[in-house]
Amino acid sequence: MDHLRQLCREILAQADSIAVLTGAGISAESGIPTFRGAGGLWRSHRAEDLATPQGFARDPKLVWEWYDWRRAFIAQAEPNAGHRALAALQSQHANFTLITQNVDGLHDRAGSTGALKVHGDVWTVRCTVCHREREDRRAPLPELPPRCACGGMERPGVVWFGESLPQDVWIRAEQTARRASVLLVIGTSAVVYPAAGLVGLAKSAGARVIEINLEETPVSSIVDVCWRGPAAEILPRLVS
Ligand code: BV8
Ligand code: ZN
Repeated sequence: MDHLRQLCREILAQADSIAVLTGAGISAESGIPTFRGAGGLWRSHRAEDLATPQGFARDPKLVWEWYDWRRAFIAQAEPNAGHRALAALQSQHANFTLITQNVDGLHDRAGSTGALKVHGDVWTVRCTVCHREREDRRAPLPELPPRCACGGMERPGVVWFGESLPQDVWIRAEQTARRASVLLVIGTSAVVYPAAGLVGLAKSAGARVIEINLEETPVSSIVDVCWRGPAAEILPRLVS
């Protein structure tokens, strides 16, 4: 473990620009079930079936019950040492960008700033009629589905399967990956695209890539360093 710590610290110390890509695994130690782990089920529904425009069109109330449950769950969770270590890393490096697939907002609560949320934010709601977006942190929500001032039904401000990512955020994420001299890939199964494609993009643009995960993933074969273990244990060793 110590040689990996030394190696990664040297790579980070020499880095002109650092990019980080996180997935549900970094929130696992805050008690939030990952997407594809055992916790990926809710009332025997698969996340992949609920997190779709079709699922929402079919039963907006059921999908909102799932999000309301997740929002309440997330509201009582705390950022863990992994989230906090990334906020510390950001304070140590002028050229640092965090890209996250997570919608739980724990990076913000840990002190990270300017995170690129490529899959949106569970605390944002968007009107399906006038498309107005607003932040609503009430958990539970008083009424499901919530209603916009225009009377329209609101949806969670997240990106569902089959939906394109927010254009401006995605363009900045690609730019960040292309320009990174080091990319940390933390707690993602690297199966969801286009986000997972950022790893290959950074690698082909010359970045050194470090993967921190409990298990092997489809990108493990192209990264420079594979550090197997829990993010909340490894990350603080990288920044202290
Ligand atoms: C798009 C927000 C096209 C919602 C999410 C067939 C039909 C339709 C689409 C597709 C298809 N085939 C492929 C696609 C594309 C699809 C896709 O990639 N599907 C996959 C499943 C095959 N992608 C999309 O649909 C994307 N949009 O392609 O649009 C398009 C283009 C142009 C114009 C119009 C349309 C949109 C994808 C976004 C979906 N939304 N979330 C919500 O959260 O409610 S994705 C969801 O998965 C979460 O955001 C999550 O972050 C993300 C990825 O999962 P991970 O974060 O990696 O989490 P996971 O549980 O998988 O893994 C956890 C990892 O952590 C594991 O590796 C584990 O070992 C590790 N771990 C666990 N504990 C720890 C740990 N590591 C370290 N420490 C620990 N303690
Ligand atoms: Zn509206």
